[in-house]
Amino acid sequence: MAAFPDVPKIPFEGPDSKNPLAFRFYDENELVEGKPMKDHLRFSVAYWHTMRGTGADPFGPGTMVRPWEGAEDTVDNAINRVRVAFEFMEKLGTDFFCFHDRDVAPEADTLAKTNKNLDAVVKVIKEESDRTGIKLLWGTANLFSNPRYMHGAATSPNADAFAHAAAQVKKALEVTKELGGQGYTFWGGREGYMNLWNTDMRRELDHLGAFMHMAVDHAKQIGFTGQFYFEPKPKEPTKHQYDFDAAACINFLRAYGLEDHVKLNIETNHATLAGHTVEHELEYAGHQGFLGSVDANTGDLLLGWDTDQFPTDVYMTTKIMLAFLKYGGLAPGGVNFDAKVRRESFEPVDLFYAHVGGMDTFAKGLKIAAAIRADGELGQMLADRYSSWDTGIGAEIEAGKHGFASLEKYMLEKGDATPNTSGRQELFENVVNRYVL
Ligand code: XLS
Ligand code: NI
Ligand code: NI
Repeated sequence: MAAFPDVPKIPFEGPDSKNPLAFRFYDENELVEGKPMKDHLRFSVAYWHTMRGTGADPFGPGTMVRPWEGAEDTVDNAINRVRVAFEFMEKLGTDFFCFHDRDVAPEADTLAKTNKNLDAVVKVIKEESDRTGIKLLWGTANLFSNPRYMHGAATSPNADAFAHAAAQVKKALEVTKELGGQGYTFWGGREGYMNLWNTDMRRELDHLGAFMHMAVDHAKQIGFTGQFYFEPKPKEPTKHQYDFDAAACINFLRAYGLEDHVKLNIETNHATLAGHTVEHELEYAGHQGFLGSVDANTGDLLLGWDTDQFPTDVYMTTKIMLAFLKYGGLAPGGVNFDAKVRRESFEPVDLFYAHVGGMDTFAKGLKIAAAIRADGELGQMLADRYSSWDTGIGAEIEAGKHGFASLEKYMLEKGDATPNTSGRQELFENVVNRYVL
């Protein structure tokens, strides 16, 4: 029985459509810069929010009405949920999904039984994936919900917690490989601390480095060739997280010799929690060679936590797609909607409205980004701002021909610096608006 009997396959109807279950901009086969939109965007549904989100918050229980959910967290229920997930994704027209091990199958009282549950559900995921062609973008392990991870997983002071996490990631990697997963993500969860008095930071970071190397080694052993990602987030649930932002993650990866194996999965709401913008994080990761994938969502400027809302801001998606076009595209990463409908949006159809809106906003952002690049005007304005580096003394400095003494000589002869040219921020912003508005 269909879980969404009233929802058809979402069609593309063009910009004038008022049908809330149609795309206005996302035409999956339309070519942008010579490539179909769907290959630029590689949309992915996050199983944890879309299939497991209940709407519970610290002040009250879940609100979501999900007629397909059984009363108990059984394997049968989990298998049925997989079928619902694939019906949802087929109707939506996304090519990918992401999950944590514990999103898809219930955890039992021993690791052996839990693995058995996981195998039973993964078998059905594989069937559905083969039937529909919808693939796993990346897998991951939930190393933060179970109480054993209250102090962290790879950075726990309890060596048994580390060992359990290792066993869990081993299995998650194997499952990801079995499903043809294109990547594997480490999000720190509780890898951080609340108070430095009871924390040996050096030891914890060494353990995290060793843990990631074990994952890389195991991937090699089993022939998993997908891309590893590290996902920055500055806080929540811990006060200080070791994966604070792109710069901190890249430093960690280089310090522990992981830079050839792991790229970053940048999430908008995590960027803003770190006091950055998503474009800052993407540009930082991009020019350092660590741009991998995005967790697409948005925060609320008036709320200080990870609200994981669906993105509807075209300026933001334009900036994200500009970064990806600049650095050679998303693949093997994608646009994973790590986003949840609001607690008050409790009906199943809201899941469609949310994703359709997010996908359309990204499609429009992609088209605007491509138009900005095709015209080249903004690029030229940016290049002009740095033109003093293209000839004369600037070009010589960049070529490594100078030191302090020769620059002192140059300036003593010249007397003073040539006046600056205007930054023209307002003009830049107005030019961007010509494409957006
Ligand atoms: C939580 C993270 C998480 C990761 C996957 O804030 O965004 O959902 O993406 O573990
Ligand atoms: Ni995320
Ligand atoms: Ni998040």
